[in-house]
Amino acid sequence: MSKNIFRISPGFEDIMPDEYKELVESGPYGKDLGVSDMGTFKELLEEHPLCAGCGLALSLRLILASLPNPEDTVIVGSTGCSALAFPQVAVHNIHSLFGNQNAVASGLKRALKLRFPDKVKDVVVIAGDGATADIGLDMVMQSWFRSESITTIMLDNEAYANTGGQESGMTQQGAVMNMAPKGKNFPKISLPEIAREAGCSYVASISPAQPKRLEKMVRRAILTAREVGPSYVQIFSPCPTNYKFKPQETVSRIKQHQKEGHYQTKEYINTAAQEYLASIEEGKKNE
Ligand SMILES: Cc1ncc(C[n+]2csc(CCOP(=O)(O)OP(=O)(O)O)c2C)c(N)n1
Ligand code: SF4
Repeated sequence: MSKNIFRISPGFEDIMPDEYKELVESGPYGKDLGVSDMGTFKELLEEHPLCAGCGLALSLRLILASLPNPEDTVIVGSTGCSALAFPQVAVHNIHSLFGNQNAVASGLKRALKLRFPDKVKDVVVIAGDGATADIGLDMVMQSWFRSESITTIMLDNEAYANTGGQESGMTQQGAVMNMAPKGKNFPKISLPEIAREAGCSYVASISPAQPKRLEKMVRRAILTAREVGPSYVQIFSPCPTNYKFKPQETVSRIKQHQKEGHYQTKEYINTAAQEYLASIEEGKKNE
């Protein structure tokens, strides 16, 4: 795969912005760097306007460091807090209308397959829980039913955070929020189970408190979508602003939820994906 597009054209070295020069020289493109190398390379998201301690920001950094093929990846986002960070992400990305992300990603993936039949082009949806499990659920499910070759990643902060803290389908039962002062009446949606039933070949639920596992799951999901079928990863990314906890408590809050069983790490891989991933992971071990 050519990395030429990330070289600076001869003669332009002096006038390119410093950030761009640094990305070309020290970015992760084509170097097979991952989460355990963070701190040694220029990351694909370094500055962003999200709140201090935002779980989404942490998850996004880790997802971007986990992409198997960042130079040939397109991320499709949706309206919500994460959309505020995408203008500062150094990977091709598209902002779609709230809830439309999986429809846009499906069309894009099909177009890329036609336009670049000999190249691997990964299309990865990254959107909030409102966009994925509520308003966009129809299009999310239809993309899974049709077996579109895309990965869907939900940044699950258990709220509509960007519009001031309404409950979402992913909010835990009983949770009190700015705009749900009496507490939520209904249980959290089991989207990993729905994803499996709807035809996803790979499904995982994880948090940024387990960065190495998150990396493995994101990579597996993207590799599965390339060759086997659609994949889904749900990442618990709490929101200190709407849930009113201190920014420095994000990771301890995640661990507490996991300990109490409110959020479980899960992985489901169908037989075809298991065989495919085993062949790749075995090959890597023998390198
Ligand atoms: C078509 C449309 N409907 C509603 C909105 C209003 N809106 C903007 S962000 C948002 C909430 C997003 O929630 P979620 O997907 O959970 O992401 P978060 O902000 O929590 O990260 C809503 C309802 C919109 N921008 N466009
Ligand atoms: S409101 Fe919550 S989810 Fe949105 S940027 Fe702030 S901390 Fe993150």
